[in-house]
This record gives sequence, structure tokens and C-alpha cells, in this order.
Amino acid sequence: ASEGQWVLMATGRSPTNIAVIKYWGKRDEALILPVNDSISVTLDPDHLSATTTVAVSPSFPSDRMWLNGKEISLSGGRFQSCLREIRKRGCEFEDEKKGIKIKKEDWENLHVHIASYNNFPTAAGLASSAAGFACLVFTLGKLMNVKEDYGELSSIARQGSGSACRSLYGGFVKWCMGKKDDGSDSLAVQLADETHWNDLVIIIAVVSSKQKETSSTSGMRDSVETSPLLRYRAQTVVPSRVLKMEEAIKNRDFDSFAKLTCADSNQFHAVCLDTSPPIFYMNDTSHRMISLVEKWNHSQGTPQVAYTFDAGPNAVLIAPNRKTAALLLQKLLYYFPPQDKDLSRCGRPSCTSR
Ligand code: 2P0
Repeated sequence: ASEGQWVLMATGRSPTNIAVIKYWGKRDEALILPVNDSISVTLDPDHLSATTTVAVSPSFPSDRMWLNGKEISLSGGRFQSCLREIRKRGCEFEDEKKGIKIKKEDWENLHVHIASYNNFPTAAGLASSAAGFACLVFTLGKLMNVKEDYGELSSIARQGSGSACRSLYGGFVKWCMGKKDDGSDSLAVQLADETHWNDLVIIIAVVSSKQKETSSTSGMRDSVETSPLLRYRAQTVVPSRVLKMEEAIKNRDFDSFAKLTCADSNQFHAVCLDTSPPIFYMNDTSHRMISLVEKWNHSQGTPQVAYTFDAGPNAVLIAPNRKTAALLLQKLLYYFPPQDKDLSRCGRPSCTSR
């Protein structure tokens, strides 16, 4: 900022979330309205999260954004929707000591600078857009003194990226698809907070940190247009599965939680295969991880671990407690030993094919 002109800043951090009942398919592309409800668990912010600083100053001539240190364009409709919706809701702000006074209507004309960092690979099917847009909306809301509740903020984050609406809350979160055409009832609600079932341990086996080949947005568009299984899933399977999942979470019933989680991941990937042209997000290593867990679960007669895969090959494995998580890690390291190149590249092991 030039001399005598102020800069006002806010910083926020949002974790990513992992869906246990998947969102796949939109009924409205512009507003990002889904064809079914979804349920997710929000991760601990220390591990996979976005940290965003937003600044506003009368000396900024335009809106600008940097992602992981590199400038990116804000011209896309999704960024513009989030900025517009937050600006509309900005409230008066005053800091007498610093000589800052911003009236409600000023927010429309003040430009922002946004710097965001992910502490995990972008676009490798690890829901970086979920953390990113949730954090952007939350932090802009703080900066602009927005008074709306988290539900309302979630419906704004949804317009950045569907899954982002679920990252406004910790714990277990449901994105209610809503019925209205304007999307005002398509928002996230918290089912249980992060203390409710804190024995659960989530392990992410990074099979590949390369950018995925088919983006979620175009993949789900193709699925909506071509997959008969998607219609059946959205209308018939998910509504009853969501109710069962809510019960399982409420009762901390790992058996039911694990069965529903694995079944829903598998059906999501079946929809991808049912799409024309078919979409392959999982690879051989992913399939071998599924087999490992399935065999283990079958041998014990009851689920030990749940698995779920998003729009990429990386495995998200959920164990009911630390003891089972330790056993799982042992098995992963035995069957998928890290290769030297993985250790040297990122300083930590990732799981690759033996
Ligand atoms: C989910 N995924 O529920 C599902 C499961 C991927 C597989 O939400 O177009 O990045 O921005 O709304 O949110 C990924 O989709 O897509 C996603 P857009 P998004 O987590």
C-alpha cells in the first residue's frame, strides 16, 4: 500500500474433508447443486488444510490471488460468485486507532489480495478445492465482518466447489442437497462435532501425487449425461444410505460405518466406469489396497478398517482406534514398501506398488 493508506488483513485455516457418502453429479452446474446428499468427515487442520490470508486496501487497483506462491486468475465464475456473495454481506467496520472506517456499501468497491497455501498436493484427488474455497469464504467473511452463520457461509463456499461447503465445520458433516432452484437450501449442517468420535484414525496412503487426468467437474458432468447407474444411485441408493450413515455416526457403530463407507466408495467408482467414456480414478495399487482390507476384514468376520477413494488413486483408510491403525500401517508398509525415490522426493514414505 502507498504511504498513509491502510491495509486490513485476516488469516484463516480450513481442513479438507473426506466424503463417506459421495457427492457425484450436479443438477445445476452454475449454482453447483448436487443430485444427492453427501456426508463427510473433516480432517484435523494440522495435516491437510489450506491457509489463506486476505487483505483489503484502498490502494489495491484490482482483485488478485496467489496459490502456493504463484499468481492465478480470479476471472473464473466460481471465484467471482464467492467474492460477490461475501461482498454483498459485508458489514460496517471501524478501527479508530488505525483510522479505518469502512461502510457496508464500501466493500463492493474495495479490492482484495488473497494468498493461499495448501500443505498437501493440489488436484491429486485430495480435495484441495474443498479446503481452498471453504477457507477463502470463511476468511473473506471475517475480513468483511460478515455476520451470517456457518450454514449460510457453506452455501456460498458451495458455489466455489461443491465439496467445500462441508469443510466449514469440523467433525461429521452432511451436505443437504436442498429442493429449491435458487440453491438457498443446499447447504452443510454438522451431524456431530470433532469430539464425538475422536478414536477414529484416518490414514491417507498417497499412491500418486500427480494431477488427476479427469477433473471432478468434467467427470461428474459426463456421468450425469451418460450413466444410468448414477440416476439409480441418486434416487434409490443414497437416500436410505444417508439415513443409515447418520445412525452409524450417532451410535459410533464402526461395523455399520465401515460397510457403508466401502460400499459407497465402490458404487461411486462403479458410476465412473458406467460413464461414457469410462473414468478410471483408481489404479492397480488402489485395487490391491482394497483387496488387502477386504481380505483382512473377511478373515476377522467384522470390519477392521474402512476404505474410501475419491477422484484419484489415493486410499483413505479409516481405523476405529490407534491399535488397529498401527496394525494397518504395518500391513501397508509390508505390502506396499516405500521406494527410495519416494523417501528422497518428499521426505516421507508414500505407498507404491511392490
Ligand atoms: C466428494 N468428490 O463427495 C466427491 C467424491 C470427489 C469424489 O466432491 O465441481 O471438487 O467443484 O463441485 O467438489 C469432488 O468434487 O467438484 C468431490 P465441483 P468437487 O467429496
